[in-house]
Amino acid sequence: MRILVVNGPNLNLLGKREPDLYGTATLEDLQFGLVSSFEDVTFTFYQSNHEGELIDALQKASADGIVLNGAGFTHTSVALRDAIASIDTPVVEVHISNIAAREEFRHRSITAAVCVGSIAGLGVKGYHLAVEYFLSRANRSDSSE
Ligand code: CA2
Repeated sequence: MRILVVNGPNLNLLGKREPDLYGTATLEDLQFGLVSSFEDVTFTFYQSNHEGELIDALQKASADGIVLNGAGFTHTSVALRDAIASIDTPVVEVHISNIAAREEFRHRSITAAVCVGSIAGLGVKGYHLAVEYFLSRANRSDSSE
């Protein structure tokens, strides 16, 4: 199974600022944790602070599933939503913090409706749960999930 993990703007600062909100694990820690936990998964990691580059990464993806933390673009980007909707690869949206419990402008995700599902508020564990979802989806023998 091939999984692309895409992280949006400012997530390169993970673990270096605002630990109360986003924890102490760096982006490299997060990536290492995934690789160590899922030996049968081939991961590709991508982070960008630029909307168009994130869209390019989604369009070029060669993966069975995409885990996407669009960060601030989650709440603003029609273009990112259109990109998710236009690709065949299923996307699970992940947020480290509980966006429903934060400022009003974070309550709405423009992108969530075109993803297969979303996970928020569970820290970096959310990325692991998204990968587990893709693994269970690949192994399921019926279409009841
Ligand atoms: O909770 C999440 O994962 C967010 O996607 C993070 C975004 C925020 O705009 C979303 O509303 C929720 C912000 C990412 C900024 O990441 C930083 C990490 C460490 C230090 C500073 C920023």
